[in-house]
Amino acid sequence: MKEHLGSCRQAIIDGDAEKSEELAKLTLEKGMPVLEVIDRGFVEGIREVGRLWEEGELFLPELVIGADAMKKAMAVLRPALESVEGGQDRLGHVVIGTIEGDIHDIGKTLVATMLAANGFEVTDLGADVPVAKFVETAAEKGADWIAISALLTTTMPGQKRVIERLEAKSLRGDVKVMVGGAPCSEEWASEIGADGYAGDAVAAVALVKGQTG
Ligand code: B12
Repeated sequence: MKEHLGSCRQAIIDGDAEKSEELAKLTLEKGMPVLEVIDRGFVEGIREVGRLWEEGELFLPELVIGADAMKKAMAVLRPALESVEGGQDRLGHVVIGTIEGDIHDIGKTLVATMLAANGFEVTDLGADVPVAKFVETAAEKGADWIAISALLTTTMPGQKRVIERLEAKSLRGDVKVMVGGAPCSEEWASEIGADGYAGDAVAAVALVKGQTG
């Protein structure tokens, strides 16, 4: 297992999409714990790519190639996550997306997948989602939660604008808001008046389960 996790991590660092896809398939074939392989293998790889890029050891095209390898692996593994606890009554409705100006969607999609796997109805608006779109969709669907991802310090203020727009439309009492993404924190969530913050997909599920219904 440890060796497998190391290979998954390395495939992302190498930007080897063929290898990462192959390793994802092997994960399923061997019945390995999918979430652990994602978290301790592939995710560690993409974070290392980010670190190397920040230090100037990798260039943007290599960051893009690493992200592509990550997406290939996730495409193979996602259906296995979705089937974890399918078929139960829906626990609530979550509208999720990455805020406008921000195209990072790997973490957001992982959160959406885990919520769906745990019995929530999920409307995934994708990435680069306008503030108004979050609010309109939540109102239309009667959502219990809006979940907003931001990976850039420059796009985080958009999370605050969603809350302000809910208030302006007198909808703040109808829907809870949770925020997440690497630069976010508990402090940020309370500063902008969000109902919660979670640092990973498992914590996001716990947060929504704890406060819904
Ligand atoms: C992959 C990546 C990319 C890919 C994105 C591909 C894609 N489709 O997503 C590409 C190459 C396109 C990219 C582009 C850019 N990137 Co980039 N990228 C990353 C990288 C390496 C990994 C992000 C990732 O996927 N992590 C893996 C996932 C699983 O983790 P996660 O996103 O954190 O999500 C988890 C939790 O945060 C949480 N979570 C996430 N969302 C939510 C939402 C809710 C509601 C909750 C509760 C929880 C939650 O749960 C998730 C699962 O556990 C990060 C480095 C890093 N350490 O984050 C940089 C990083 C985010 N990028 C960065 C930058 C600067 C950029 C660019 C501006 C570069 C450029 N000059 O063009 C552009 C931005 C383009 C744009 N407008 O958005 C910087 C941001 C710096 C900052 N502080 O603002 C980082 C931190 C790199 C760095 N170290 O400097 N990037």
